[in-house]
Amino acid sequence: MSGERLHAPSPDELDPEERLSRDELQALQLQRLQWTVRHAYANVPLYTCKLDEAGVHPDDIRTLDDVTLLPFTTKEDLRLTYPFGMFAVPMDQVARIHASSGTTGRPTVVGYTTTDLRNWADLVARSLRASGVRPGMRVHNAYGYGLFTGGLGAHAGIEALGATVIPMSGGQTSKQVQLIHDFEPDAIMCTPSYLLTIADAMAEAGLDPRASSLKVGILGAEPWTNAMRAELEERLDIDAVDIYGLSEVMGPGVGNECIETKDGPHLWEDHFLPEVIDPETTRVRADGELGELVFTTLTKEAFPVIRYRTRDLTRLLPGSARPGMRRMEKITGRDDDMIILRGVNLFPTQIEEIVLGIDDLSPHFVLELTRPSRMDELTVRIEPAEGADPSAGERACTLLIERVKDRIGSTVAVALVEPGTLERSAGKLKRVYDLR
Ligand code: DLL
Repeated sequence: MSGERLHAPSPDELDPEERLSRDELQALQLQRLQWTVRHAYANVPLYTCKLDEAGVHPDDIRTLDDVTLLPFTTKEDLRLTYPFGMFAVPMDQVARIHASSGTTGRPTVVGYTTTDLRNWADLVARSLRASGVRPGMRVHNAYGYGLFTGGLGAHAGIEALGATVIPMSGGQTSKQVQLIHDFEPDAIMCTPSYLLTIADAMAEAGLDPRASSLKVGILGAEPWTNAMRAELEERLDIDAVDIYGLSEVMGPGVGNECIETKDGPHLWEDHFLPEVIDPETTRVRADGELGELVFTTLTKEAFPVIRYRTRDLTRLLPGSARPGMRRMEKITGRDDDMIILRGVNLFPTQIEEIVLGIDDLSPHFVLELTRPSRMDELTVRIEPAEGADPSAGERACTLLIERVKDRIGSTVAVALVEPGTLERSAGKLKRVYDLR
């Protein structure tokens, strides 16, 4: 069972939209963009106001580039219209609501019509197909069910594909291990950090993670690096593919990597128009340049968004396995997880990449920010690799300090902690603890 690999879909298994040429796709996008702007302007007072203020009318959208005439939407707009103020259809047409907790204040609430739910399920099904999953396979779904879009979003997509869903939800790790062993799923859907927790729990239960039935992990909902991909693929003998999404735009399945290339998620551009902007000036950046990802939805009925600022940092790249649709580079982080340490910008993913390149360190670490005197300090609290002897652990810490200084330019402290003492991820991992 282990060692088997899933394969890419053949052209006749793809959705017709996945086979469109760039020109055909852009013609479809323009038509859908014009519909979305008219729909949002007519039905969401916030957009009527914003467009009027910007002096733009829906009829001004004549080309795809005209999207830049439109005002941006931010999370703050969603907060101001809490809970349902940005819904573009009457409440009796809203079939489902989701919400994301956010770190502060009110949750962000989003809604879906039955058509929105069908499109979402179809896009998750497309994402699963791109990951190598086929009808009839078994998928263990360990994204959390409830208001979070991960669980129910993945669930509907697995069903829409015609695969068998195992609706486990998050948590109860020892039960996850048992069910993976007993039900022999082909695929698992969860956050990358939670898959690491599951792999550790398999080993603790005396099971070889490489011997499980799993062939692919469809992992997302948090930033993770190619180094983490390599670690998970090696530990579990699987392919690990990246699924991207956010509740404000839909949920999981806004984009997904193709198993044959694993070169960053393809964005399902028949439903979403992406842009990358300079987060400071909001000027649009050319494809290939790093910046903040922005989306305009193209088919959403209940909750259309215009130029929604995701705060995710990435760049747009040409399509590879789906030449008509652009990809995005694997996300390095969000502008709100960026740590500015004594003037140097640093992302937790940069530390992850370095940690995973050092043999005697485990992938379990947290970053603690403190201000003992006037200067900020960053401490990496990390567990040594299993079985590493104490002197090897100390040497590995010195190496970590050197590499962080070398590659990022920051001086950090490293504290080795007892194996098994750091809290394990049960979903979205909390990496940074700000104790200032
Ligand atoms: O996390 C939706 C989702 C569920 C995506 C399951 C994939 C799998 P939110 O809770 O609204 O929705 O959080 C969205 O999570 O803006 C990114 O910062 C981050 N994120 C999501 N997917 C990825 C990914 C879901 N593949 C926020 N890589 C987004 C990096 C990701 N970050």
